[in-house]
Amino acid sequence: MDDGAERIFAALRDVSQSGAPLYLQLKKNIEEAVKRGLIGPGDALPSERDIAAQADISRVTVRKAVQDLVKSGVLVQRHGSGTFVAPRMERVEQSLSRLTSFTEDMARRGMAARSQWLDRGIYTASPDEMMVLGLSASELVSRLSRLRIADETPLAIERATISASVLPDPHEVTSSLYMALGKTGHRPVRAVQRISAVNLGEAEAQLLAVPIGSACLQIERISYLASGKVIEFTKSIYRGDAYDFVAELRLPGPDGQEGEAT
Ligand code: 16G
Repeated sequence: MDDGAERIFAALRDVSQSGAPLYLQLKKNIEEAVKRGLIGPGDALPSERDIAAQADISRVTVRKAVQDLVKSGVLVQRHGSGTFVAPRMERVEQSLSRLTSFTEDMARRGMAARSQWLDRGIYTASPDEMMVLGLSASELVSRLSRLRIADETPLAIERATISASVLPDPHEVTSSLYMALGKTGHRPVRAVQRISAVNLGEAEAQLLAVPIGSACLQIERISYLASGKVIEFTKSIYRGDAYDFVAELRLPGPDGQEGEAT
C-alpha cells in the first residue's frame, strides 16, 4: 500500500464511531483529511473497493460519499484513471483601478474565457434595479446571468442587469457583455464596486465546484457612461480561493485631496 492510501485509511478508520449516517461520516473524514493536508491536491483516492474494505462499509456508501465530494469540488473524477483530490487554483490577481471585462482579464493572462448561461431574458425591473439604473416601474431590463469559466475552471457567477432601452435583446450578448455594449457606444468608462465576504450556499458552491460554505467575494458593480448615466448593475460572486483584488493606495496631498493618479 502506498503512502497516500495509508494516510487516507488512517483518516477513515473511525467511520461508524458516531451515530450519523455512514456516508456522511466517511465524507466528513475525507474532507478533514484534505483540510488537514493528510492528502493533498492531485493525490489519488484509493479504489472504492479498498476504502469499503478498510472502513468496513458497503461500496454503495463509499460511492455516495465520493459522489457528494465530487459535486462539491473537493474531489475530481477522471474517466479511466480514478478519483483525485481537486487541484488547487492558481490565484488570479485583478487590479481595482482598471475597468476591464472578464473576457479581457482572462485574455491578458492567456486564459480562454467562456460562459455557461444561467439565465438571459427581459424582465420588469426589481425595486433595486429601478433605483440603481434610474428606471420607472413600467420599464424593462435585460438580465444576463452567467457562470464565468477560465481554462475550464469556474471562477465566478455574474448577474448583470442593463436597461432594455440600451440592450433590447440580451441574446445579442454572445461572449462579452462589454463588447456588445461597445458596439452601440454604451461601454462603461467608470465603475464603483462594493466587495464583501460571504460563504457559499449549496447551489452556488456546486456551480463554482467548491465545498459548500467556502469563502467567496460578493461584488456589486455599478458602471457609468461618460455622461454620468448608470449603464450596468452587476452582482457577482467570485471564488475566494481563486481571486485577489489589488488596490493601489496613495498618500493624500497636503490639502487633503487625493494624490494625482498617473
Ligand atoms: C467583469 C465585471 C462585470 C462585467 C463583466 C463583463 C467584476 C467584478 N465584474 O467580470 O461587472 O459585467 O466583467 O465581462 O469585475 P464580459 O465583457 O467578458 O462579458
